[in-house]
Amino acid sequence: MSKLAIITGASSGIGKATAEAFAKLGIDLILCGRRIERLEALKETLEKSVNVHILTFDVRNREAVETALNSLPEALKQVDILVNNAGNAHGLGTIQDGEVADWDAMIDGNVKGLLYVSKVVMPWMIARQAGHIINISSIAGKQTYPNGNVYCASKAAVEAISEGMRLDLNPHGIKVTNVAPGAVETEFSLVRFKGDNERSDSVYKGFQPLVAEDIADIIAFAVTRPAHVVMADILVYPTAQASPSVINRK
Ligand code: 8X3
Repeated sequence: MSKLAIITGASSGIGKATAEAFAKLGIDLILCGRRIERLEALKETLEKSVNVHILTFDVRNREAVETALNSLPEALKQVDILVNNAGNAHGLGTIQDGEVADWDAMIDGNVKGLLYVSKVVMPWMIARQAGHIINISSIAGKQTYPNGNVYCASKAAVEAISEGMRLDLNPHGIKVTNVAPGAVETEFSLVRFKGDNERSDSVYKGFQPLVAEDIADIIAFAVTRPAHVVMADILVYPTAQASPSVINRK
């Protein structure tokens, strides 16, 4: 029987690449995101190989999360894999100059959004005594870097939540994988710098960053391990990177 995965933030970046990688593995998909046109386009492509269902919501809106997920028919609540990918950075500057709206967006999306989605899906997995939750964290969650402050805090929370899930869901046979990427070239920096292309491009200048497919590949590996194996915590850098600030640029 084919597996079923929910992916949040599926309309772009790591979420989209993961959807594509899962489709290649024959995993049916529930794609969640805010941008319906992008999700529809992805659905059209991927449903040539697997069943694809779309849910449109912003993970920051608890009511929308609960309504959308609970509206799924029973068959689509038999979820094998949850990829908590939705999240963003907003701004890169000193904490004293930080915008409260940016802090709210990061805490609400990266932390509370992940919790809202998991809160609905975990009981479905517990009922089946099986499941696999993949949380997309960041090197930022393991090491705070200058000007990263609240983004780093939000990802440090993801690290703690992954550990907490692994502990508390342990009696229920649910796998928890924490994936912490370094520099991945997606829309990440464009969002962080609020559409400033020049600033965003400069982040990835002079070295070969990771692409979303590199992370999707690793997630695909994690979900295809035998039942008794869990990739618990995965830190992924491009070869040119050794820490958040040490990047070998040519
Ligand atoms: C993305 C990686 O180093 O820009 O989470 O925080 S970093």
